[in-house]
Amino acid sequence: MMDSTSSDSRFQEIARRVEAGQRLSFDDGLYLDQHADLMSLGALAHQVRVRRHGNVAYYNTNVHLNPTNVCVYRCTFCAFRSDLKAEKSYVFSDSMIRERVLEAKSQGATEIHVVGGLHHQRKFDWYVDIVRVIHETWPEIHIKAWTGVEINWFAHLTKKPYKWILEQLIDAGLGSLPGGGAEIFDTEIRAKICEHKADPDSWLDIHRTAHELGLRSNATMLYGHIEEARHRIDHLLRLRDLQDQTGGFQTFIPLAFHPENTGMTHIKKPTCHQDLRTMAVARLMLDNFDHIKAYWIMLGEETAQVALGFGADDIDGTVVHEIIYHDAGAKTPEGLTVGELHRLIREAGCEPVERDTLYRRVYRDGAEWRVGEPVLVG
Ligand code: V47
Ligand code: SF4
Repeated sequence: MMDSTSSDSRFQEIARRVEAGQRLSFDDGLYLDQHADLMSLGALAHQVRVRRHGNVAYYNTNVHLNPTNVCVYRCTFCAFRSDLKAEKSYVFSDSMIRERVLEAKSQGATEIHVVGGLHHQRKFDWYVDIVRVIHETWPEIHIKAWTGVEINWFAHLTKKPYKWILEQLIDAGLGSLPGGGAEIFDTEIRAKICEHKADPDSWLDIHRTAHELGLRSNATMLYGHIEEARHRIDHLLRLRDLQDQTGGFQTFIPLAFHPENTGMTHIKKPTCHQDLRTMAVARLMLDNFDHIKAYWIMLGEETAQVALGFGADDIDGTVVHEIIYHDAGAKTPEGLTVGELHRLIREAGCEPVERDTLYRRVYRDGAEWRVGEPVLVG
């Protein structure tokens, strides 16, 4: 951090351009990430957030389903994966999936978030059937399933193009794609943290194809491990470029690295300072993304709450049954009630608005809900 007269004048010049609605460059992003005073940076990001969303903060009512933890890959940051024959390995049966969906229904969830491992022995049909079983059990729930990495794996299994894969999943009931698997796009960093995973161009190509088919998707960035500021800004700009072309991304979610039980336990979890800085920089660089999400389950409720004043306008959801971050040492509860989410949001000076996955307002009477108009974005 620095705040000398010359660096401050650089910040003022960037702030003037943000206020005029002008786009920031790679060098601006690097400056903000490395040198800007945190409070000034946060205030600038908050200004953009207020321009777009006023004092509204969005949340949703959702459950997670991770159908298997068995995975052919060995990402060094992952505590969730299991070898095929390891004691911790598991695979959900159809009846377990139905049970999870019925539980979601009884809790009034509007979304089921489905991601998992790339199982050595399961064929593409197994993954399609998971979507089909969910959809047949309760057609109203929005199915946000399979990251770009999983879609890439399905293309490898079937030797079919992404478009075909996505069409099969849409036909089974898929509603949108989550943002995982993006990690850090820089190839040198990627080679060190997730060597065999879908490369950046494939990940972006999958999201481009999804957008062309009318699916909306999210985008993430895993930060706070071995990457540097230049890798984070490069990552954000690659997302911004694709968003210029398709407009299909809804939300950007910065994901703070959790080191426990991973291959990088020597690295400390990012500090609150870094979390807030990353959030604010993302809000300022991603001028074509409507929403920036402070994912409370991994940031912790306190940081997520403060992040609503540092550029974030969304806090994710009730999140019942999260395991990926809890395996990696997250100390947050495994779910929050709507009342608890409201309290977090109101204490931050915001007005809570429940949205569905596609950012339409949700009108609710207990576990019963209906979806209304799309939320307004300035
Ligand atoms: O790609 C895995 C991350 C992602 C760790 O779209 C870790 O709304 C930190 O897709 N420390 C999957 N991060 C989760 C995901 C997601 C999460 C929240 C919201 C949305 C959305 C999508 O989880 C992976 C990886 O980047 N991850 N292990 C870890 N130890
Ligand atoms: Fe497998 Fe995903 Fe974990 Fe990587 S992050 S090892 S792809 S489950």
